[in-house]
Amino acid sequence: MGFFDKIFKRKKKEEEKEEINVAGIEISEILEDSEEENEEIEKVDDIKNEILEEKIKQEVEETNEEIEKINEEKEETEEQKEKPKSSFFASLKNKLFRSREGFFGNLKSFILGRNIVDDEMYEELEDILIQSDIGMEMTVKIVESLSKRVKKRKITEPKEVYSVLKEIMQNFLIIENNDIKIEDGKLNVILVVGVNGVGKTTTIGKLAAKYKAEGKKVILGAGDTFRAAAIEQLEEWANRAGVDIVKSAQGIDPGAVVYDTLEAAKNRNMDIAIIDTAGRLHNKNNLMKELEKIHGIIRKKIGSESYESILVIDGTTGQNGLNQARVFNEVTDLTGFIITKLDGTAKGGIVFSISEEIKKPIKFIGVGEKIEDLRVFDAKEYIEAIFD
Ligand SMILES: Nc1nc2c(ncn2[C@@H]2O[C@H](COP(=O)(O)OP(=O)(O)O)[C@@H](O)[C@H]2O)c(=O)[nH]1
Ligand SMILES: [Mg+2]
Repeated sequence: MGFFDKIFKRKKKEEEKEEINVAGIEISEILEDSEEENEEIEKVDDIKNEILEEKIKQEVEETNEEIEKINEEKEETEEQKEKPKSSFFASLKNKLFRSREGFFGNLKSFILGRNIVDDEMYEELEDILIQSDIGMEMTVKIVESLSKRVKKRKITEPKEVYSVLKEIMQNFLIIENNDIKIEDGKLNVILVVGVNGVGKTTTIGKLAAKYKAEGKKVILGAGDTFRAAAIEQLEEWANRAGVDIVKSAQGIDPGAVVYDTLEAAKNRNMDIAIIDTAGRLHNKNNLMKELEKIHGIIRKKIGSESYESILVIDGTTGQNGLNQARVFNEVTDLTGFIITKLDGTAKGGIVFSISEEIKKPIKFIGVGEKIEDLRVFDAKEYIEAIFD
């Protein structure tokens, strides 16, 4: 073999080797490609599976939700069957929309808008409660028991805090004796006191209509002899409700009118006597003296008959109502409250502080100016109507 041949052959071999190498690379590349392809197919399969799983999960969730909804609806209709009052309840909810959307709405969006439960939340909650006319003392009580209960139950979700708050606020409302006690076969006397303009006369008209509709014999006593208009106003309500009234001329001693009312009630065999009183005299002391006297006359005259002494408070006046309650309670030994004008307030916190501080129940609430706008106070229903 010549030199050139040798070189040529070597070259050829090297070329062949290279070709093989090239082929080798190609083969391994092809191998790699098919591996990649496999991987990709696997990936696609994975994605397909994921999508399928997600879809199934979603469908399961949706079905669960539907089942829940059906159950809820079933519960609701069962509740409605048990509770024919639900139409009344709905209307209470409507009547209290200002409170629900105002103060309690703020409360809700504040709590639900938070991510965590911390001291800052409690501090701000305190501010909101005080602004709602609940008052300092009551606010501290509420927030203390809230934080205790939240800690005890190891709650971390603000949403759950809201329902605990609802629970606590409901517990602060006195539920015993929250209806005016009307005993059969006896004369039931209801003395209605309160400062001017809170809604005494209007509330008496509503009560008269309510009891009349329940088949009771009702008589009203026009004990606010300070203003002629007050006597006329009560007379109007007596006519509207279709009940009797005992009245005098303006300026006559209210004690005498009260006495006459009780006499007439006994003589006419009445079931219920409701007595209106003045909300203002020439000065505050005179009014309290007058009321004390009336209270004494009633107690002496009726002996063991059933007697309720009710303070009417304007639900829009806030903490001032609490001061009124303290003063009137001393003089007429209140058996409970009626809070009026709750249809007109975005606050309504007085409902919570009044019975807690004076330890007397709220008997009725006023939710409008019309004759039917009076509701027996039911703490649970009230809470449900204002907490959404
Ligand atoms: N919106 C609303 N107004 C009421 C309610 N109760 C009474 N009022 C109004 O409050 C005003 C004063 O009522 P009135 O009975 O004369 O109060 P009184 O001075 O305490 O006898 C009147 O215009 C009533 O129509 C209520 O529950 N809601
Ligand atoms: Mg009046």
